[in-house]
Amino acid sequence: MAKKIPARARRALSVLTAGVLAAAGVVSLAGTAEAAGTLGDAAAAKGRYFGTAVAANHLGEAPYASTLDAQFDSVTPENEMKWDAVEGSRNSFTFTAADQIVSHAQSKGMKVRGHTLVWHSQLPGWVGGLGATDLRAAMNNHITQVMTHYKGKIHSWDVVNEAFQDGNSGARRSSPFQDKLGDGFIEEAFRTARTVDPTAKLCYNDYNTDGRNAKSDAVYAMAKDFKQRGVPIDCVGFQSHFNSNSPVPSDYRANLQRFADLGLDVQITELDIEGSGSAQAANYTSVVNACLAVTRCTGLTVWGVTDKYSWRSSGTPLLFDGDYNKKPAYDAVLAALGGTPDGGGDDGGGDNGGGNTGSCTATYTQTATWNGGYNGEVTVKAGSSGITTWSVPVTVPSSQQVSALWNGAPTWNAGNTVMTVKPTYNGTLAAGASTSFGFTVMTNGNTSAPAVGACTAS
Ligand code: G2I
Repeated sequence: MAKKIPARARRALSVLTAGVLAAAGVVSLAGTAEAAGTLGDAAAAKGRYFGTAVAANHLGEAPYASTLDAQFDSVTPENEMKWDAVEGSRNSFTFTAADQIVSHAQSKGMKVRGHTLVWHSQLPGWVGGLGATDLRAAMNNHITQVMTHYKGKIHSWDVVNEAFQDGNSGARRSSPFQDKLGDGFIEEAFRTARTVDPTAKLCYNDYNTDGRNAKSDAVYAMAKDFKQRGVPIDCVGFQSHFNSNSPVPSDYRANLQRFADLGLDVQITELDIEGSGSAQAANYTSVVNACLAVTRCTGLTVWGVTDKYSWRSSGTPLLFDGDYNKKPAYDAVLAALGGTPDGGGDDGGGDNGGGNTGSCTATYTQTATWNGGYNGEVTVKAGSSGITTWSVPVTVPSSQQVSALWNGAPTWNAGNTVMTVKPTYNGTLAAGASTSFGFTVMTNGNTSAPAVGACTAS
């Protein structure tokens, strides 16, 4: 019905519309809202949550917070709820950093996973110095105080973390708790936890338990025993830190299922997979599919928002790169969750490969400046091969606002400050050829230049 508007006229219209909006002080660009589908929304449509580990000290970084807020519906404090962070001295509790994360999450309608109450690591020295009687009291006091502080605010708690050894023994790991209190410390921790916050799911969490092996068999035997004896356990967390030495196991889904069959929820709690491109994307797809195939797999958490802050940053294991660009792994996860990848088309990050790769560069120039604003231009140049499309991330300081953009289509990742620009009519470039897109920015007092990330081509 609607008359097709020629591309040239559409471009002119887009500039005009943006210009009018900018003149009127309206900063949102018509027709360029964020594409439908976020990780949290897509997972929710499947009855799951999709979370991330969060570090309090990054919440003030605008693209970090905006990516977090836009994409995730559950958070796990990465370090802030650990024993050394909240009870560095006996019975003296500090919740400042953890509270910051919980408040942020609550203000954005996100759920919170609690991590972790009893763990051999990040344990202050004074705990290891206690005798058995004191240690038992200190452990139960720690659980009680921390869970009371967050009562009703935590959907799942990692009550005990990493209590089993690696390797083939299936034995318990040496720790002050294991060594002084014996095998019963885990049961005692769960019983104490249940009395404090009966609404929270109580989880046992571990790594290298993702497939069937001696360690996961030992956790399974413990969980089965707990269920049979009425020890209050609700879920098992599978950390799922993967790389080439520890790949996604072929029996991942089956292993999750056997725990679920005990009448437990299972959760993917610290997911990260080293790698890049379509191979990394395919691995993420298999993890999401495994969770979706297990009815009692209630949610997934990736262990960080951006590669640059990952505990394994050199392995680029997360869904957003260091400039907060969505990686092929992001698109793959969203697609596996049944969501709609941004841009409405194949951006080369699909899990089916696609094959055509090329390279390009992006170069920024400020072309005009005035009191209150500036124009910027990014030249996109194809490398030694021709390309059919390109993508360039642009982030302006959080106080600035992009008010117009031409010769490119932005997808907004945060307000009008973080965008990924893709071609409108100018995607196809012969080897060595270039095109450019431009934008107008209102400085709002901050005249710093935008950050223009690496160009991605296909
Ligand atoms: O190691 C990866 C994870 C394995 N499962 C349990 C998780 O709790 C654990 O998370 C990591 C954090 O991602 C790291 O951020 O735990 C590490 C400590 O075991 C955390 O690293 C520590 C550094 O070692 C400290 O030097 C630093 O002060 O982070 C601390 C806070 O930034």
